[in-house]
Amino acid sequence: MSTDDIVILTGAGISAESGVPTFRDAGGLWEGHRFEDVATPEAFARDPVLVQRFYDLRRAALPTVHPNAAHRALAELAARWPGRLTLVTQNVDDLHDRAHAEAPPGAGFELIHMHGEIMKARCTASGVVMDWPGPMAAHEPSPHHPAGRMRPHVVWFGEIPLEMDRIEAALAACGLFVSIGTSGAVWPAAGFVRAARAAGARTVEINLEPSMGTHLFDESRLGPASVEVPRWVDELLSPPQGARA
Ligand code: BV8
Repeated sequence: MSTDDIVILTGAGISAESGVPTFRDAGGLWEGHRFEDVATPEAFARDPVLVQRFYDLRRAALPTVHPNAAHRALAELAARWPGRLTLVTQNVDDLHDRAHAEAPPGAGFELIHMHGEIMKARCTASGVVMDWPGPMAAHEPSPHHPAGRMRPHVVWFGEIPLEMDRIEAALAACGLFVSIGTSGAVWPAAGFVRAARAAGARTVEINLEPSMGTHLFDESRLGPASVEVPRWVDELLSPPQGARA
């Protein structure tokens, strides 16, 4: 374990102030739908028109929203942190990507979209992933395989999250685990704090309200991400009091 290695987990709460609705705020309804009706493989098989329209709406809204001070603070940390910094996001929006494009990260940084990315599509036959900023038909032919069709490159409920090996390796080696803007309702992300504690890491939660796993954190900072995350990053990057300049 190196205290220089940090793992940060973000959830919908970090994008809330950018105008991206969270999963929980609407009482667990997304654009008026239960997740079982729009974010499972069964839903896609049952009603591909509904599912594709659900993603088309969210994809079309993304260019109208922008990274907020919390995304930008994490980008600044990624650019200046001397150790390894692994940013695992549950979010399928591209706000972290855009913030880091504005502030090129250091060599020890990696961004992992464990639930996929809404601006990308995947061929169901070949698994090829490609950028897909526009709408997608219910039965969108795949340019990569005659028997394939395109689906949103997101991880639905009941599907295995992406890059779990890399995430588990980072958690096992980190000295600091910080969870930002997540309710702790969705697994396996909700269990990452336990893995970090088992590795001996210090654990910090930054959220508007205590999450479902708040008792598992050494420290809890409650407030909006756009205020609390820049404050936390400033503290982390400032030399300890009394340190030589
Ligand atoms: C899996 C992509 C096996 C799609 C998403 C019973 C018990 C335990 C687990 C399960 C169970 N039944 C089923 C499961 C498994 C299931 C699950 O967890 N279900 C839940 C509903 C109980 N999980 C799965 O199916 C996962 N796969 O388990 O496979 C496996 C596991 C490991 C290894 C091998 C095999 C797959 C889950 C992925 C689902 N896909 N997204 C899409 O987006 O369309 S998840 C989706 O919901 C989002 O991506 C997001 O991750 C999640 C919502 O969670 P949050 O991000 O936390 O958002 P939420 O709204 O809940 O909370 C927001 C928080 O922010 C709040 O706390 C709020 O207070 C705070 N906040 C608000 N504003 C602010 C703020 N904080 C700071 N500042 C603010 N301004």
